[in-house]
Amino acid sequence: MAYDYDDQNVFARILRGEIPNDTVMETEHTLAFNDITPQAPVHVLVIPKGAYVTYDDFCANASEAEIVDFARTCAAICKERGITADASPGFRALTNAGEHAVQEVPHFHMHIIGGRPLGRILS
Ligand code: DGP
Repeated sequence: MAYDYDDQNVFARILRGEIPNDTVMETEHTLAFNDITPQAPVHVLVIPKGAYVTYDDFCANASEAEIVDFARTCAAICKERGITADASPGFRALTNAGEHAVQEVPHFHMHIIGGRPLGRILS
């Protein structure tokens, strides 16, 4: 499957400043903001600024600088929100990719979720 990027998706519009967002953290390559429908006390979406559809698209096509920046931003958010697994009961980092995972927004994003017991994920 080709990674056809729809530049009208909602996160592309957020990156262009066309839609407001509640920014949590911003770096050279990455933006993080609160989810509009939070599922837990902490529910942050982390997105690369580049146009990548899914995690596999990102890993295959982003630069090492983008990938490292993205990974470190995810970890920095956990630390800032006090949900790291060393100093608290921990968190979940989750990405939905494609139809079977019911990916709603076709711009790669990581959900960082925590602040309550999250239960088992696999069903
Ligand atoms: P997913 O199913 O993994 O593609 O989840 C998409 C998430 O994006 C979902 O939790 C709701 C969130 N979302 C959708 N539209 C907006 C928006 O306009 N602003 C923000 N902050 N989040 C949004």
